[in-house]
Amino acid sequence: MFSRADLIFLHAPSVYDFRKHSILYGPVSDLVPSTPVFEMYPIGFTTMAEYLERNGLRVRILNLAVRMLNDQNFDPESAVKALNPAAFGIDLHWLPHAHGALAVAEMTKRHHPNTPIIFGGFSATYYHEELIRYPFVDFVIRGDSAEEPLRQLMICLTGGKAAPRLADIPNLTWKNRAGEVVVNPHTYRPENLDHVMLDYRYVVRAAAREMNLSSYVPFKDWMDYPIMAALSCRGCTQSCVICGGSGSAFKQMHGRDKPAFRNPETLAKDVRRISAMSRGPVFVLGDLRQAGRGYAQRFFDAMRGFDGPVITELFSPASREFLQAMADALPNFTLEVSLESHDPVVRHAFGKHYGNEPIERTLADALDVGARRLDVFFMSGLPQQTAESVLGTIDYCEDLLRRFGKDGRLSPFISPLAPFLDPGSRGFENPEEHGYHLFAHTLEEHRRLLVAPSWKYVLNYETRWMNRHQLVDATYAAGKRLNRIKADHGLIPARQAEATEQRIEWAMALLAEIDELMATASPDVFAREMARLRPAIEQANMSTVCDKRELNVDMTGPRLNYGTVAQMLIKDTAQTLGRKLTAPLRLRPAD
Ligand code: B12
Ligand code: SF4
Repeated sequence: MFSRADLIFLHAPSVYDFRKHSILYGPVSDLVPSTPVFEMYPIGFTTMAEYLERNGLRVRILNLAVRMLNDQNFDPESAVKALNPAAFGIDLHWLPHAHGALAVAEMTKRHHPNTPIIFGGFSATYYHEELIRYPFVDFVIRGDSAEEPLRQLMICLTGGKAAPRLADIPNLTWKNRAGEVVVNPHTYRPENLDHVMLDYRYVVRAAAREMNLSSYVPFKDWMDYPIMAALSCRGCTQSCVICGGSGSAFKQMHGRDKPAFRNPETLAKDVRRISAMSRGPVFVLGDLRQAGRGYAQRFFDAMRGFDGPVITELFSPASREFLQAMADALPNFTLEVSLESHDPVVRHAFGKHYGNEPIERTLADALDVGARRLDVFFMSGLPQQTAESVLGTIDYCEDLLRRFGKDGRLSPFISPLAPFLDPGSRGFENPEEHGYHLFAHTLEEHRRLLVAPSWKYVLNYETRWMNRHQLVDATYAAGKRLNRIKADHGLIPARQAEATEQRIEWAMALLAEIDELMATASPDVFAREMARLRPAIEQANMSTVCDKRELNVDMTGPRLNYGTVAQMLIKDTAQTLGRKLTAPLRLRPAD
């Protein structure tokens, strides 16, 4: 038996009843660890949970999406019905959860009509006024830093001492007794990222406490490939046209003029702590040069002597001197660079203003100073980009491989901008100016798009240069050619390349069949035929234009370091007991 939780975070799948729907999701998640169900919960769940527990509340996470994926018999409704917290927290961080998150909220409210439901995340922030009007949503916490406003709200909801009035909680959107929407000022905006713990200790502790890791697992295959993230900042110095996490989107949604950085020495501690637990790579998110060269150097100095696998990213060309400093500090580093297109005109329209020569020099230098791997990313669905241009990008990939790829460390990838152009991005806010045409604007419109029969119709945009049909065709054609080129260069085994090619062809055939049905079949026939196609669609839904394992950094031996985890738990429990004896913080007795 464990004590009642004050707050339970629920993470929904992208489409709630994905196990019943026949939807060809397409290559929407090929380059992230998740499946198209987008089962990964926001890192923010762990920072909020840790912050609340540090302040005496008890918090649990239930990743419904991963449980539904991993176990066909898992019934999310019974699982939620059996819970009894003081409040539920649901993320609507990524807009592709618009269907699942709302459906889970509606179902949860049905079983727990008197338990408040709190929403948060980037999309919840963007759509807060629409979201709060759903009868099953009670509160929305806006902004990129919800830890403290959520603590205040939870004190209010649990009747703790010195509880603030709802009207005084920063960043809160809520309904008063008369049912009117109240939007409190967005005043909580911490200037740095040092008030949160970003080392996942909460997850280890909570999973051990409940003797249940399955609800905390971030994505389906995490146990095989336990990659974890360390965060250098909230926000971004760049303003890429398609990005809802860009500087301009942060300004509009969160009122931020510049990113909030994590102290570089603390960031280094995060990396070391994470790798003490897991042998998987640590992805240090955010270009380390964003806060200036001094910041990056302090981080490197604090990392010296560390030899675990680390992934870093660059937003623009870097000097050889910088790359050398990175290699000296992180001898086992993999570098990720997104060039978006081979064509500087497209790249410029995307919001990145550099030519090919400086970035190629950077690639050469990165390999020269010893990067273990160099992943180079491209995208389809961009301003100024035609179908020919997408294929031109693949020619360029071949050229890069010919010039820099002899020893197999350089790997190019291409994926579509999908399923959505991010709300808050410059492209979404001013579509005409950037050549986008939007099929959906509101949250409700996006919710409906998500259950369209194929990703071609889920897309919330097309561009002046490619309509949705051309975009989908160009993406598959590019994926197919790149797959062959990679096989020719020995980057992927022939058999894996064949399997990927087959999946692409299969997906293209299914897509054509769905198009044909949409054009000709009556609703009854359409439903019957889509049910018939379901097994084939399910098969085609896992990695499409590439096999996501291509992104994995090589690992050997056990994935998790159980000895360190056990030691950490013992130390943590002793500390918690000590804290309880000296300063009891709990707001409510456990039951
Ligand atoms: C790191 C990152 C990732 C990581 C995931 C890390 C993770 N598990 O959170 C990876 C690379 C896997 C990823 C994947 C995707 N990402 Co991403 N990602 C980011 C990035 C670069 C940083 C986010 C971050 O670190 N935040 C900091 C952490 C600590 O806080 P947080 O998780 O945001 O949580 C805080 C708040 O958001 C809020 N909050 C969040 N949830 C909730 C819930 C409740 C109840 C409350 C109260 C508050 C709350 O409070 C939290 C604590 O303060 C942003 C861009 C940026 N510059 O911000 C894009 C971004 C968030 N991603 C985005 C997108 C679109 C995606 C994908 C859908 C892309 C795709 N098609 O594959 C997938 C979805 C994956 C999934 N769910 O399975 C968009 C979202 C736009 C939108 N509104 O939909 C962003 C803004 C930009 C972008 N295009 O990359 N992403
Ligand atoms: S896509 Fe551009 S704006 Fe968005 S997080 Fe990456 S660098 Fe920043």
